[in-house]
Amino acid sequence: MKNITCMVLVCLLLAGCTPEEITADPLEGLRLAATLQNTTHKIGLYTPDGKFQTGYNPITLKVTDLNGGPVENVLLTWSPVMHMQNMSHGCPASALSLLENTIYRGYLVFQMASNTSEYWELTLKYTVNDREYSVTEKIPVVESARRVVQSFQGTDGNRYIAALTEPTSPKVGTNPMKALIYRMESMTKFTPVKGYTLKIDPRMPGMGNHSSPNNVDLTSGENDFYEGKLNLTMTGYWKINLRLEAPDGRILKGEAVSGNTEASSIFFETEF
Ligand SMILES: [Cu+2]
Repeated sequence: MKNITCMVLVCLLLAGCTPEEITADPLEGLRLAATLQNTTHKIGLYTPDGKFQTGYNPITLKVTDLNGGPVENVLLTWSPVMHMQNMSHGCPASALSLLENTIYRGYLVFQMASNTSEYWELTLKYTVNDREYSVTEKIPVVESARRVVQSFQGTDGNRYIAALTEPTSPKVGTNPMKALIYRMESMTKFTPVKGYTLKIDPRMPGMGNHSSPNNVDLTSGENDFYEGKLNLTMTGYWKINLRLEAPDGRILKGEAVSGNTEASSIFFETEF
């Protein structure tokens, strides 16, 4: 037993890192969705299913030189722009954080899909050892199979974007539920807001619009994500009716499901 412990310790010392770092490949389980390339670097963008879609997109980025060699000491920012027929606008975007050496992680929340005449363009600006670079390319954004993002105007006159981020693979029973809520300050500036409540009322429209007990409305925590609990009592199609409540208690958007009101004007969908 002692010998094994010693061997493990020696291995760890030789490798110079902890067991988690040996096993965790940050790109494992991810698929390449796009590569942005200029005359000096390639930046690979990886997502869980190899595409960009409407709603929340967690994205892992890898910076290499043109031969695929590692490039370190990179400082990265990104700006997504959708070019529509008569205007252009951005979307909610996180900061990019360094995961390890050449790997970065962040998220984008696309509120609409590309189509034949309107497209998304992603610009990455970065510095390597104080030298500035940039690359801009079109990226395709497809419509999610289910509604997982809502863009709407609140009764306070502000425009908001709410995006479902969890559960991604729901199960029967209580699921941790998470969402992002951004306020649109301008066509290009989106700010995550805190102190609101995203009230949820999951229903099965195909089964008499029944609900489920013991759901917990989403409230903001320490980071940008709102958290609550979603109870899905059986498999099938669920409409998660939403109401956005301001910190002062006013409902800014959405209706309670009762009487003749079968659904709220804002909702997420899930099916499993
Ligand atoms: Cu658009």
